Amino acid sequence: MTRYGPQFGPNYTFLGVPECDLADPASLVGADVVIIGAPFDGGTSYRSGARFGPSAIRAACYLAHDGSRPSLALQVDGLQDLIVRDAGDVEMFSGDAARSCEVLEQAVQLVAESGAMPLILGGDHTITWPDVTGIARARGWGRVGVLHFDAHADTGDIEFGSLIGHGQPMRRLIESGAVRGDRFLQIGLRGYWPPPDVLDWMRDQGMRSYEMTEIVERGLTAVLTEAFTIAQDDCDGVFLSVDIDVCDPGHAPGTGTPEPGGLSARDLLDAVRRICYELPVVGMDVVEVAPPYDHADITAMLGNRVVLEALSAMARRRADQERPVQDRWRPGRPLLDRS
Ligand SMILES: [Mn+2]
Repeated sequence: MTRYGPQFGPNYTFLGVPECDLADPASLVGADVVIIGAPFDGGTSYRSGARFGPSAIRAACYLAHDGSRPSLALQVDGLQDLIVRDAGDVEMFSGDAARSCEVLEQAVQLVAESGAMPLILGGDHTITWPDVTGIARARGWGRVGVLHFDAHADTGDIEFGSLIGHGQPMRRLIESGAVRGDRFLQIGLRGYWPPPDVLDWMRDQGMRSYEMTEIVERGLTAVLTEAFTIAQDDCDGVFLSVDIDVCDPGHAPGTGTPEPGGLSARDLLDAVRRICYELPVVGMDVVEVAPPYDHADITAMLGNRVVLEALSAMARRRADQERPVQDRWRPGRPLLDRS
């Protein structure tokens, strides 16, 4: 497996963090998080363009690319307090989905076995199949719960004559046993897909899928609390998969299959923060950012902040483990609190 660097365009890392090389195990030693780009959009069913997601997410920020981002809300620096490295992109073969998934799965497994958390930038949602499979090979088959943010269930069986595509990764993961169906939690579904026979299959697997109407009625906070309990039950960690189309197209227009009526950017950032602060996250991906349809970098900026929010919350989680409860971070604390 050779380091490809960014598959498209100039060579830069996520906000200037140091690079590493998956072919050089010494460069992974001590890393807490390794970022991997997966510029694959050969699995899209409608508009392609997510192959440009990794470079866009890495770069979309108005501050210096200096490998440092102190969080106002969390009072930690996710890029400095954790050891974060960027391995560049894994080479994706646009016309060969099976081969692309195979090399990505190997890269993710290698990083997970090194002890670092793989954080994969997509790419279309096809990549969550190799992402979570690689984690499961390293961490235990069926031992990781999944929290999946998306407008779509991505549990199709055969689409366009193929088992591999961005509408099917979650089905492949449950079929293989990499993830238990009853530890698979979906948040933000809406719209007009999948059809009833696919919903029947999902029900039979014991999946729990929170459609937007239920989220609005019960509140996102209550839904997340319930999902956290299920995802962790008899599992050793959770994988967080964020399809940017979980957000309303007004908050994330640059994506391949936009569906009106989604979460706000604020909802998503708060949810990601809570997940990475409260749960043992062992892997994460951010997918379906498609820059050709973006406006004013809105979607790329959100993808960048989803990654930063996750890293900041992980850094805060680690810092707070040493502290007495009353000194730990809590939402609602005034910014300039002097106590
Ligand atoms: Mn998806």
